[in-house]
Amino acid sequence: MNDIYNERLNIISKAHEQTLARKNERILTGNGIFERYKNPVLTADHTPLFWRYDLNPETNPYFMERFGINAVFNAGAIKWQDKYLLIARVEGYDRKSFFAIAESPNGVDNFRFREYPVTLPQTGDKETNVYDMRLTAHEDGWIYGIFCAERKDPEAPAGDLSSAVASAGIVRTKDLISWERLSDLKSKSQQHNVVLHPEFVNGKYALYTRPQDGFIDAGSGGGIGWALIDDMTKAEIDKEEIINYRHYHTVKEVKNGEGPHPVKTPKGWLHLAHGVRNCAAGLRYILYLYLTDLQHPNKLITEPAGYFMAPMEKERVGDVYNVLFSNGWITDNDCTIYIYYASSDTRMHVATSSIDRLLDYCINTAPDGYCSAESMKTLNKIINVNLF
Ligand code: M1P
Repeated sequence: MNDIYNERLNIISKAHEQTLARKNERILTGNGIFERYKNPVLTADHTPLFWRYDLNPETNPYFMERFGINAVFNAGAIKWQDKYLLIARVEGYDRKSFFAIAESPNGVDNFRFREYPVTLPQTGDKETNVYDMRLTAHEDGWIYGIFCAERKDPEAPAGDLSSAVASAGIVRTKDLISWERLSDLKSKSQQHNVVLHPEFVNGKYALYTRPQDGFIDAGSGGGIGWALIDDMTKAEIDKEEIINYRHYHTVKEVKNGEGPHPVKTPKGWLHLAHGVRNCAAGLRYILYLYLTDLQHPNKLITEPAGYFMAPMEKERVGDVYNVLFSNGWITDNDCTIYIYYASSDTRMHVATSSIDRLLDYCINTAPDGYCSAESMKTLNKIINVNLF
């Protein structure tokens, strides 16, 4: 063994173990709706050294990375056998993403990746990239994972190496170890952010969708859609209705998309979604909540104005600036909600709240009045009540 190999191995192993074992701290100075935590819960640095390095000094004398990990973000989440599991989008230096499961004993720190990433079974039409899996433990007994499967646009003119086509890939599992690949969702339009509702609705599977004109452009897509499906092994959208619209001059005027599947509460289905607006600095992704009817999860009950959570401080910095994105949350037996969110397409964080607090927020925050005068009315009402 040579010196540089040993020196680097020692330093890097120690730093890695410190990152994994670091205790997290709840920050109590927030807005009362939820609490952020001091440290991210998963980053590229959390990935095992035996993924990134050849650990043989003979073949890797400089202890050099052989497989670089660029980012770990947009993780689906589930509580499984008393552990908090994240199925993260892990992106290599080569820009390809794959899925890998990390487990924590308490949901806020000590997340450790399993030895191997998830080997996703392929369909006949192999995708170029996969990302953003939403997990749903459905009442039919399977755990489904729906993710974005991206392929090069076959219609793209010669020389256009960016145009892509997005569809929803589907897998299912009973143990989160072996995965069965089902056919991709058939839909007239491209789809991003497709999520399976956890219960049957009128005897059918229900999907939250995000129809879009192009790979990036939601265009005439209108917002978050809803479709009922007979059979998940041959999932095909026949009819799709928009249940959560985009609006001019709101935090979701450019795009929106369902986050993880909604949580069932006594007052309705509680939804977490992302909204996108444009500004001189580019697109800004925030998270928002809305509540739908228990019997009819496609019927809106209420939606607070504006964002629930927006990027702040270091969260703004990363590969894609000014982005918060969430496709995973876990509700515990004591009704604590662990909200897992990614910042700037780079790393994963957690925030905690409870069903009661989030319902209070949804029900007691005024909806968007769609103009400044209406916002002023809302604010004056609060001031009047407080001052008189
Ligand atoms: O870069 C921000 C996000 O952009 C896409 O989301 P959407 O289709 O809703 O705009 C996805 O590529 C997502 O992974 C990414 O975080």
